[in-house]
Amino acid sequence: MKLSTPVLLSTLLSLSNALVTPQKFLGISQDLPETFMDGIFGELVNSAEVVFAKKAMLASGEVAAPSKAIEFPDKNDVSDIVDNLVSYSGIVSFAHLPVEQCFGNYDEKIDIAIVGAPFDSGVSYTPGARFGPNGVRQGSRRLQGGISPIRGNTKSSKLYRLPIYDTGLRLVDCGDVPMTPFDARVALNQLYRGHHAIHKHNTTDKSANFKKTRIITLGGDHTVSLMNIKSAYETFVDADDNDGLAIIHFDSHIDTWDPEVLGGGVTKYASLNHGTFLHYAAEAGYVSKGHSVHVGIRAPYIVAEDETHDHECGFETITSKDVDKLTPRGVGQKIKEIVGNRPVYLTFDLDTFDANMVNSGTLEVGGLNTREVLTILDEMEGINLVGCDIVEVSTPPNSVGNDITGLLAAQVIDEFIGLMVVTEI
Ligand SMILES: *[C@@H]1O[C@H](CO)[C@@H](O)[C@H](O)[C@H]1NC(C)=O
Ligand SMILES: [Mn+2]
Repeated sequence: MKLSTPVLLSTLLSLSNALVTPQKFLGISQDLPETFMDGIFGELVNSAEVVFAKKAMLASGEVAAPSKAIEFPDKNDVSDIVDNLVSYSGIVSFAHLPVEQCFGNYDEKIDIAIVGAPFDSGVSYTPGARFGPNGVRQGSRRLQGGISPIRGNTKSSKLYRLPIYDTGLRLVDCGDVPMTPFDARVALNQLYRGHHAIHKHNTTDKSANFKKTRIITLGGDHTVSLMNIKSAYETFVDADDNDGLAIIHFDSHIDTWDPEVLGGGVTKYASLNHGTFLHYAAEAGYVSKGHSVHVGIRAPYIVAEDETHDHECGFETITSKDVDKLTPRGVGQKIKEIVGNRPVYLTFDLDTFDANMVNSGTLEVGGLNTREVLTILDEMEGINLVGCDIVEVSTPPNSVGNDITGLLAAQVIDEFIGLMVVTEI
């Protein structure tokens, strides 16, 4: 039952103006029927006047009393339990998105696909990112639609008040590509074929600018991005376009290390790892030189030549302290200028965040905070984003800090989804 607020307020107003007690004023006794809530809580939550006024409204027939305290649905009615509405329950998919078998089943139209890359055989320091996809999904359980009051940096932005999960685009969670822990070469090839399979899917009519499914990958150490970028390049860069993807690389490390400097001195096999994958991406032609940028850099170069080599790989650099100088919105605008109209791949290493916030493969202090990252990403509204990933999400079992790590990673993905849907509406 509902009480009519204006009626109740005007009743209260006349009561408070009266110099007589309410029951005397109204000429009715205390012996009136009770509303359900007042029967339980009474003056705990309401003043005596309010309780009395509600009783008077019931007595006068202005509002109807419920016949019973609660009416249960028919025992055959399951309408309220078929949909999983409780954020902490249900089989865990990213943001409660529908789960789909995306490898095969190519007739299904998908606009944006989430897929996990559970792999950490390429990490130089702390392992645990093979549990990252699970960690991100756990951290995403409170993402259930709704309207964020802080999405979009200005009221005139298209992201402002955009219900990103409810725009008509079809978003699904494809689960994980199973990646063997025993041979990194096989594992990475499995991931590549998984991406290739997802990229075979066509989109719905709602994806105005994209004929093929765009993928958001949950990593995984940073080596996985090489496969993500390879498949995105093959899918979204025209054959007659002699340039690569504009790579936006959020990280505290450059990750363009010459394999001679990082790992390759051990064996040839060891030369592809989470600190060299961008060197290989550049070598393969996936990186658009002059349109690619690192954001958040602060970890030391190993040798002095690293900086020149990094530039040769095609990257400009925005360091973590540049964020102080440029402001987060200024950083977002600078990134937009650098990538221009190129198709963009965005790869986000969780160690972009300050060391005190997350568990990741190679933590660094002096990093970005969560609000700075959200503002930078929102400012990039309008970029031609063909794929993205979050990597180095280290959430192994029995580890302190997994919840906040997964939560932060999930919120970054939520931003990616915003950037992906905003160009299609
Ligand atoms: C995807 O779209 C293209 C172009 O319309 C069409 O030729 C192809 O058969 C479609 N693929 C699937 C799996 O539906
Ligand atoms: Mn990295």
